[in-house]
Amino acid sequence: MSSTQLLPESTLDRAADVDVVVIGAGFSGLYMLHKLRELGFSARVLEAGDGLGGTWYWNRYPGARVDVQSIEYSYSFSEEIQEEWEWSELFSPQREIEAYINWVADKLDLRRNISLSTRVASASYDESASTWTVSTDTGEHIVSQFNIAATGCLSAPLEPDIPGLHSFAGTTLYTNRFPKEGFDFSGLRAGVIGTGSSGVQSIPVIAQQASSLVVFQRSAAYSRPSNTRPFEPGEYEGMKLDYDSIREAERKSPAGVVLSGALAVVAAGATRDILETPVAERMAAIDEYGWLAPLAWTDLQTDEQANAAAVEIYAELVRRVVHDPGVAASLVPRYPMGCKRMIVDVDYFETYNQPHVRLVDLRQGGIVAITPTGVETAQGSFDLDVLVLATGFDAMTGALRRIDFRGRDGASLADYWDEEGPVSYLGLGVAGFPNLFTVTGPGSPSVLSNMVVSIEQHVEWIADCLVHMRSTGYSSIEAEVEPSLEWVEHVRSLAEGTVRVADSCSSWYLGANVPGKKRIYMPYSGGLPAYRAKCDEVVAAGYEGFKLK
Ligand code: N01
Repeated sequence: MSSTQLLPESTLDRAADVDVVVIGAGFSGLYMLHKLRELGFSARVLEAGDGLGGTWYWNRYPGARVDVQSIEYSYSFSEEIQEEWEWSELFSPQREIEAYINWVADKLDLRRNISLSTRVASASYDESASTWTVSTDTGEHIVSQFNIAATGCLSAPLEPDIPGLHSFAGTTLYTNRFPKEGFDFSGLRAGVIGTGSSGVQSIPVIAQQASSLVVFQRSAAYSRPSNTRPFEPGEYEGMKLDYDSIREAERKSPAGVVLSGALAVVAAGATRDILETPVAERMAAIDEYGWLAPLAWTDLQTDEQANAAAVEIYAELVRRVVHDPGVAASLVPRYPMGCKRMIVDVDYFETYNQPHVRLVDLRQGGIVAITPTGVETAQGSFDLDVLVLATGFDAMTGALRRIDFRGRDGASLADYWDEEGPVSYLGLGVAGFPNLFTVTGPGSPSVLSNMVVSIEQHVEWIADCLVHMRSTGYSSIEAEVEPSLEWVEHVRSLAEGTVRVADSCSSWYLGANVPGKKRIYMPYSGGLPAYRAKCDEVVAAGYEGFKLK
């Protein structure tokens, strides 16, 4: 645990400055660094932000909190960390997760190998030396044998293509790079564009402060209350005593979640097809499952008619909270449930009962432009003092595409993926880019799972691979083309026939929120145990599908 227990740092390749460059200091980059140092590799982490935490550093908007219980959304690799850290409530707010990450970094003495405020601009592979040269916006060129992109799945912010965006004379804020010092909305006329997780989480908190709030909604969201609360006396201590079995169950569960999350609860309880259930009985599921009632059916994912029937239950739940029937109707999505991850919120629907909060349903007339005074829509103009953009990310591939990765013969990763889609072997490696690993890359369970569980599995797989290479004397490893294409096809086939890829679904999982991005379902939806088994099989078969030199 302490630095004195680390093995002496050794350089694999003497032509390199360090064995490994890790890009990003979020959950994955920090664990990767710890693991590498523990195994005696020299490593340097480069982080664009001026603090640690990745997603949990940038997304500090009001109301930001985790949607998997914190006791599960945390590192499991160290019993000491698990025992010592105290979460204050079920679903922790951003500031507590950021504090946790910083505490872990100090406890493991990680900071000495991390350069903050250092954005990687490009990285190119030298085949003759089997090394990468990483160039940063601070003018450094660092040579390493391995390059590990711990760049996150939701870390490339999208700016909406709205005319006049930069003409607004008031304050423009982005949820995904919210000011560190916070922002006081008191007495201000606020507007929010975007009702994904970030919008849904921030809207109730902004409404508490602002004198008025206008929400501009293009697509309604599926959301349900998180029911977060501080732990009861003794509750947390009891859970900690049970930590081993919780972690064991997490690893065996499809989404890496056992205590929380719609999937876990519903997977345990859903036994009926909604279309086989008499209409009169369907609503009765609300008494049993509450907000999970729309999800408590076995035929939701594969049958659009069943899905539509479940959306009726969802609409009833919204109507039970939102007083104005027109507003309640606007808050019901017109795409299938399960197309996007269900959001967990705190008082989201209740917020629309407040007289100073107005919902503008853009399906009845869209945004025409941002003007110096506010937002002009086909339904009228809205004067604002502050505009919050909660407009999302170029997910899964965006952060990787924005670094100019050049593999063998100078081939560009961005060009490759633009032409072929996000081809990756297991979400761990890309053909043509030897010695580059991606943590939770496209084609892995990542965003469909408890991210920390998936991150730990990838970090440990990569670390084992590097140890194997060191002990066997290999200097490069590269995903092969055919197995990569087969894996992409396998990932695609798993999602086929489900609402995740229905024509009516345009999620960021499909890249549908980014103009010009190839429509391909990016995450692996076969569940963590099957994915882990595949990764283990690949190793057992001598890194089958990878070329070792
Ligand atoms: O982004 P999003 P997000 N005009 O892409 C709208 C994770 N996360 O930051 O759907 C008007 O989901 C867009 O409308 P539409 C989580 O995995 C987790 O909220 O394209 N509107 C949509 O409403 C999540 O899925 C937590 O029609 C425009 C919104 O902006 C992922 O991050 C918290 C527009 C974007 O929603 C992304 O969430 C936060 C335009 N021109 C995030 N352009 C947790 O709970 C876009 N929109 C842990």
